[in-house]
Amino acid sequence: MARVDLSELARALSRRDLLKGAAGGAALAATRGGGNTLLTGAAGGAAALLASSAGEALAQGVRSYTLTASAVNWTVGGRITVPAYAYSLNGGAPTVPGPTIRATAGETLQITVVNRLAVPTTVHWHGVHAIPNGMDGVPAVTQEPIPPGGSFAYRFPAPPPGTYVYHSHVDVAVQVPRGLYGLLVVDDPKPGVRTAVPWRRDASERRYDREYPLVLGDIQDAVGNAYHIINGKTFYGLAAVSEPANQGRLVFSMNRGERVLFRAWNASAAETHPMHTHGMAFAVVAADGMDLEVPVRRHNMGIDPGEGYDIIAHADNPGVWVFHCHNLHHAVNGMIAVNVVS
Ligand SMILES: [Cu+2]
Repeated sequence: MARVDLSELARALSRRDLLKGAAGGAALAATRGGGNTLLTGAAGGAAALLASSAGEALAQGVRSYTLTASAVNWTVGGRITVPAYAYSLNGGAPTVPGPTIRATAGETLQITVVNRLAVPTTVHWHGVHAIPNGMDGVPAVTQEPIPPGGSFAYRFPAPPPGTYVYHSHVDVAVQVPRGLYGLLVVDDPKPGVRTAVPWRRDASERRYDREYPLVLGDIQDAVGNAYHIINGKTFYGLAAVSEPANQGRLVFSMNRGERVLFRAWNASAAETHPMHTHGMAFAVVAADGMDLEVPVRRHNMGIDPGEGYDIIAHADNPGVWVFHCHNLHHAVNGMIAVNVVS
């Protein structure tokens, strides 16, 4: 007889309720606002990860980027370095995850992907549906793979405001976990418009003061040891909290009273990450880039491979609070972040 895990069942049920709220999200997403984003407050790594629009070219509503894939050695934390694939944007440093690509609704995105890997690759725009078929990035279906040394120009209208993802679509079970993924964020051209929507009685639930990425994954070293990573970094002890490279990636600074948007996505090939906050709850305001009609309050929520959620935490209690995966094998393997409320 099959054993029924009640906690799994409860989680599945609550996720079903949560997704039910996503119906009609597409219409609402068109009015989704950017909130009062304090990007300047994001220190160190967060600035690099979030303010990646610097250097992009914007001409006549076309936002142009060059996204380059290459093989690197990536330091996940402490002295732990792994062979990785990484994206760089407009000639910047290659990172895992790739730098966040930003656009404003109404613009056209033109992203030239340059392949400096030794293997073919493509890029898929995860969650972007209103896209010409030939721009979807699926090898042998919509395009020839981009060969080593080659490039391909993707061009498509920016989707409605929200959180999307870009990732490799070649040899996915290898290329994605190894680092070829990143966030694609579309901002609302009219911040605050959401509060003008008369049926949106819960607009205060969706306001945020500051944002961080929360991109989850696992990556292996040369001998096959897996490291569970948040924004490309793994927790290796208390020293990780003060390491500059972890600020904004594994250590999230926030002022008391702030509402902090985390753009969460799971890049793992096969593992769910139930993320759990200490010292604060959060409201899930969007699933897979689409607004939920009714935000759902949680402090622990499973994120399946390929799933994304926008969650807004309320930093109302000063302290140093861990924010970790509640698959406890992952937590002890480094999947721990820290919310510092001061
Ligand atoms: Cu996990």
